[in-house]
Amino acid sequence: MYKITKKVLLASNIYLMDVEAPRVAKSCYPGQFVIVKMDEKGERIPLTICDYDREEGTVSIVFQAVGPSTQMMAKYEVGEYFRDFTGPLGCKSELIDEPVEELKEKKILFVAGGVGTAPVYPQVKWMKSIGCNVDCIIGARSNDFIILEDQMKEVAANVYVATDDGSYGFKGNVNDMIKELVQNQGKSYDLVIAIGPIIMMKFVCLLTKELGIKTVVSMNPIMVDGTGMCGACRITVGGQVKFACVDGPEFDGHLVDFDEAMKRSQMYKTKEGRKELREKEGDTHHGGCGYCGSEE
Ligand SMILES: Cc1cc2nc3c(=O)[nH]c(=O)nc-3n(C[C@@H](O)[C@H](O)[C@H](O)COP(=O)(O)OP(=O)(O)OC[C@H]3O[C@@H](n4cnc5c(N)ncnc54)[C@H](O)[C@@H]3O)c2cc1C
Ligand code: FES
Repeated sequence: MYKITKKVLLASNIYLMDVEAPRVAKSCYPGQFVIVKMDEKGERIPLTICDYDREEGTVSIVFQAVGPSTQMMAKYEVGEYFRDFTGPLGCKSELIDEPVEELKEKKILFVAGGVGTAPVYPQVKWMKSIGCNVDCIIGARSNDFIILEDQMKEVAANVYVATDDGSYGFKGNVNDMIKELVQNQGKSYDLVIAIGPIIMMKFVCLLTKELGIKTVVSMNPIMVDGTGMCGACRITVGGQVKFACVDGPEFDGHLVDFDEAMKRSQMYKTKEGRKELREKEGDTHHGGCGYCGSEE
C-alpha cells in the first residue's frame, strides 16, 4: 500500500500527488514512469515520474482527471492509499548517462506541451543539479492549463510561456515561440527535447529539422499498459519497429513516423481498430494487459 502524502491542484483538473514509495524513489531517474492501481479491481494507469525525494522516499506524479479512473484518483486525499505503485519503468532520459562536461557545452532547449510539462520538469531539474543551464518553453492552450511554471523557473535558466490564445505570455503555439527565439532573438540550440501531445511533437520535429537542430521526443502518450504486453505503443523509428514503453519512451524525433503513431493510437481505441491491427500486424498483442478489452 502506498500512502498519499501531498495533493495539490495545479490547474483546472490537473493534480500533483506525492506518494510514499521508498523503493521507487531510491532507484528512479528522470524519464521513467510508474503504473498506479487504485484498488484490486482498478485500472492500471501509467504516469510519468515528475519528481522524487530519495531521502523522504516519496515520488511525485501529475495527472489530468479525464477518464473515469483518473477522475476517481482525483477524489483520493492525503492519508489514503494506492494499492499498487509499480516502477520505475521505461528507460531513463538519455541525458543522464552523457558525460557532464559534454552536456555543459551543449545549448539545450526543452519544449513542454500541456501535461507534458510534468515529465520535462525532472529532466530540467537534473540538468540544474549537474550545473547545466537550459532554456524551457512551456506551451498550453490557455492560462488555465499552465502547470509547474514557478517550479520550472527555479531550475531553468530561462522559461518562456506560450499560450495558443495569448491569455498569458507569448501568443502562439510552441513552434511560434521556437521561431521567435531562434529567428528573431538570435538564440541557437544544439538539442531540443520536446514532450507533449503527439501532434505537437510532430510539428516541433518538422520545424527543428528545417532549423537543423537534433530533437528528442518522448512517446509516452501512445502507451497503454506500459509493460510491453499490449502492443499499443508499437512505432516505427528510422524504419525499425520499436515499443515506446520498453525501448523508449525517448527517441530521435526526426526518425519517428508520427503519422503512423497517431493513426495506430486512434485505431487502438476501438475494438474494430484493434482487430484490424491484429490482422495487419500479427500478434503484437499478447493479451493479459487488463486494459485494452481484449479477451485473449
Ligand atoms: C511523456 C508524457 C508523459 C505524460 N504523462 C502524463 C502524466 O503523467 N499524467 C497525465 O495526466 N498525462 C500525461 N501525459 C498526457 C498528456 O500528454 C496530454 O495528453 C497532453 O499533454 C495533452 O495536453 P493538453 O490537452 O493540455 O495539450 P494542448 O494544450 O492541446 O497542447 C499543449 C501544447 O502543444 C501545442 N500544440 C498543439 N498542437 C500543436 C501543433 N500542431 N503544432 C505546434 N504546437 C502544437 C500547443 O500550442 C500547446 O502549447 C503525458 C504525456 C507525455 C507526452
Ligand atoms: S504500452 Fe507498450 S506494449 Fe503496451
